[in-house]
Amino acid sequence: MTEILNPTPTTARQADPFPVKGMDAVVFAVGNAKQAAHFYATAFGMKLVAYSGPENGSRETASYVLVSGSARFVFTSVIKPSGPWGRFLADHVAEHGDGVIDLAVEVPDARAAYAYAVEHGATGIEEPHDVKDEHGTVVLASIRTYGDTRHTFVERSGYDGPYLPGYVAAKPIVQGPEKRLFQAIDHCVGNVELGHMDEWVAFYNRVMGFTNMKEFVGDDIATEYSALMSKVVADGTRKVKFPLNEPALGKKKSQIDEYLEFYGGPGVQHIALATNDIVATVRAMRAAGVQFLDTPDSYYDTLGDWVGDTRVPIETLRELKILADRDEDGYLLQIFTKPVQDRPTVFFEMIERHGSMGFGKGNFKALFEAIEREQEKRGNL
Ligand code: TYF
Ligand code: FE
Repeated sequence: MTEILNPTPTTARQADPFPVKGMDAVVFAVGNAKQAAHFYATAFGMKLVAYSGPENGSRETASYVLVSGSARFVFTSVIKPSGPWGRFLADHVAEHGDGVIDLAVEVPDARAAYAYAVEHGATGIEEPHDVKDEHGTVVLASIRTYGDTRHTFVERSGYDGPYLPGYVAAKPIVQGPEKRLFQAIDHCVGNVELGHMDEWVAFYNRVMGFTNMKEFVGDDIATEYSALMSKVVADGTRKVKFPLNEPALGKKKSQIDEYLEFYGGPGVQHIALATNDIVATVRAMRAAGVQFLDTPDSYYDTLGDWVGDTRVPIETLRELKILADRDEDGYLLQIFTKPVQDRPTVFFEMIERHGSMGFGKGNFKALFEAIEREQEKRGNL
């Protein structure tokens, strides 16, 4: 289903206006980074690799860096605000609860990325600057995106340390799973306010040279059952994919409105994590206490009629409540967690792709009904 609209994806022959290497990290500001790190280690099978805190000279904040394959998450808490960064973190957690402050993108040239973005209308937050320690030099620069979220451009070719200068290597919190539960960040979704999705799509088109992918949720689907509209932008290589949602006016309160109300504005809604064994991943995460959205049996009663053969038998999908979708390029298996904090805001998706480059359009009805059942339980429908 998903191919690239216009312009076509960048090939080696064409010059990419905004070359990126991939996602660098998803950075979260949380109330208690020490406990968040523990949760992502024990429930998501991630490995603690780096730390920055009072023991190594960071008096204001504590940060834990966890990885699973190429996916990297950073959890930061303020210990005692004493400057603008500490106050930013404290305010962010007070306003938004635990949430994503930075979708950091690795680029070959952070100065060039920042210059391109600002020339095309981005608001700069941090001008390009070198940070260095005994492991080498990283160039960082940041721009604003929706809400209080930013994109940091990270140029790390001159550095061989555990994360960024100032961080020290850390030992794993627990012995990890035999096999990692996911190996990459597949996409990062933003929720924006009603009527603003197209502006943010245009922002990524202009500022980062990202192009639109074919899959979107338009008016037709929105009014019928989704209560949201959605479009997807991606870099020229399709390694970095950013879907953008806005609420749609419907009979019921949109799940996007619920997010915006409880997050206190636009922000990152979900992070999709790529796995090559979703069955083992979901079993391990369920055993560790991660809660997933429920899917009614009726979904599985008809799934076989249209999805065709998948690697996983339908009865196993039914047991674990995994969703499946197929398009002309192949199929995908996916599942969504419930929100991972008390506010009904940020959640995760686990996705196993077999050819399909889509986002599970065939599941939107079942998925959005499952989300609405949760909204109803919370009294927000
Ligand atoms: O990223 C996506 O587009 C899919 C579908 O609230 C989706 O994962 C869209 C909105 C939403 C949950 C999932
Ligand atoms: Fe998704």
